[in-house]
Amino acid sequence: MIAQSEIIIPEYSLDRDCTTLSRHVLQQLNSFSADAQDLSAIMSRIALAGKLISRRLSRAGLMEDVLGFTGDSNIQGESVKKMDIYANEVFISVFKQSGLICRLASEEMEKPYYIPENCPIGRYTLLYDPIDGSSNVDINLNVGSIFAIRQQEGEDFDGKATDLLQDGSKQIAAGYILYGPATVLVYTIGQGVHSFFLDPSLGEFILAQENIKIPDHGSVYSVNEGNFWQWNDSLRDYIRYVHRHEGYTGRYSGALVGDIHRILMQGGVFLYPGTTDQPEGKLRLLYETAPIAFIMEQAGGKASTGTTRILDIVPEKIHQRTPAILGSKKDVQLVESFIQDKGE
Ligand code: AHM
Ligand code: MG
Repeated sequence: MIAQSEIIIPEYSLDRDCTTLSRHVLQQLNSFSADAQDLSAIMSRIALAGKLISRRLSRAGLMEDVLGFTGDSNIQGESVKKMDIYANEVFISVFKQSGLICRLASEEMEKPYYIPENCPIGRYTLLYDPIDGSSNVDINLNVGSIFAIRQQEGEDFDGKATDLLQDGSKQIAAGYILYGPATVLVYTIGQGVHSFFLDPSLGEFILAQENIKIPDHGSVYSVNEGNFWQWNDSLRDYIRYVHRHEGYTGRYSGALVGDIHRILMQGGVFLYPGTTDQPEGKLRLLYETAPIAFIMEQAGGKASTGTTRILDIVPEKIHQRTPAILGSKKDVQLVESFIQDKGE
């Protein structure tokens, strides 16, 4: 018989293969307190939503009634896709009867959705974009989900959720799920940025990389140059600068999560500036740019409107938009220097 002390566990095996998301959250918090258990359980439910959405996306071309538009518009006046609605409801359903999340606020809902049975004990709010980059859905390209968790402050008797109108430092966790060739979940609880790959054979997100650090500079600039003539001069000057200098390359997929993931891993800058039609840009603060800003800063990068740190912005309304310049420190600073030189 082999004595236990003689069993040699290969180095690659357990930690690499078996660190699941919920275990990782508990390890990060180094505690089994009620708060730590709650956060770990919330992350597991978000992961479940990610698995359900990933499964549906992978079969979308084979099923009836999954792709295409519903014919309705959301609160921002954008045409809604069937996958937007499905994914929005998935996040709601995974939190029903969980006792964890009292309110969910998303891009697809004018007002937050309350789960009354959770509210007496569920002190948290989930802010999310269920399908980010939905124009990519029908052509089988990458899309994502973005999320942030905030603690509910006060009682919210009038159902207006005004406590959500606070800066990004109130996020206790944030992350995104990228539905690409593989499904990847990236999250932070303010102690670094970590990524997990979905292993379809296990149905689990397994730790891939801890403490991801974004390079200080990267070659990629990621922006919709179709808006060139709608930007102000400073942005146009920045783009002319990268066109005229060696070492830059453009990459833009039309889905923030995919473009941001590339930049997080390899460096560079993502821009969605204001335009003449939309001076605040397109992206929404509470469930798009603030969560990504939290990730970027935790990874050693920067997130700015061009003049203001995104995490410092206090929104006036839940669906507020903000210009976004996100990525490597030096690249974001370069864009800021163009904007600030012109005083714009
Ligand atoms: P959505 O959440 O409604 O899909 O909109 C957000 C998306 C981002 O993923 C992406 O960066 C941007 O809109 C693309 O917009 P545009 O087509 O104007 O470049
Ligand atoms: Mg979006």
